[in-house]
Amino acid sequence: SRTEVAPGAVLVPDWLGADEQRDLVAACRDWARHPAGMRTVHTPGGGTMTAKQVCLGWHWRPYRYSRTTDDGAPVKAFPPELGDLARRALAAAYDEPPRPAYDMALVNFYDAEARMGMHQDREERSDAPVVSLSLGDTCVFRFGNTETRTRPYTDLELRSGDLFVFGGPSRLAFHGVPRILPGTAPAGLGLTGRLNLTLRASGLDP
Ligand code: MD5
Ligand code: FE
Repeated sequence: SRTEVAPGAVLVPDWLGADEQRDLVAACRDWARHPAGMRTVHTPGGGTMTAKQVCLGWHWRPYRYSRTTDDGAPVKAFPPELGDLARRALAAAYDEPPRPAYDMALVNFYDAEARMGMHQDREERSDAPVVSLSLGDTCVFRFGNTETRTRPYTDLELRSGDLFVFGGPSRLAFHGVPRILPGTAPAGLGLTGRLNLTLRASGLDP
């Protein structure tokens, strides 16, 4: 079942099966290895993000994309399987799915204390929907409006296996993760904490 939470924002609970979740967690572990692995993101304003991140395809340097990590290592390739997954996700979310060229993924890891403040994703040069996949612990996801980082917003819980697609007018909505609910990951997944994969079209030249 799918729910249109706002125009263009479609939630498909429990979209990933248990096997597919396990495979993605294993792949994330592999992508997290150095060089170009999981890192702590420092913002230009002197802030430190509490969610750790791995980039595939394009490296997110707040607030622009590059092909190398902060250490100068080449960013890991965007695997074609994730392109296929993005296409399947859009088909599950929309009656007339767009077919943009997805070329990058951001993988965020949240431990029990990690959070993400309200922000917009504006670095991509494409209006293609952002495909979000959640694994492990449940989180409280705050889905806001396009004007301000404050109310009105809707808090919803995202669980392991949930798909959320942000397209159309929801592509530029403010959003954040105010809370992780520790110990809520499915037994058997072997994950403590939460992983979120976002699949994106950078709109940048290869
Ligand atoms: C997460 N990640 O759960 C979220 C999922 C990020 C980030 O916010 O920037 O890495 S992506 C949620 C998202 C993306 C684009 C638009 C909107 C939400 N939205 O309009 O609400 O780690
Ligand atoms: Fe975001």
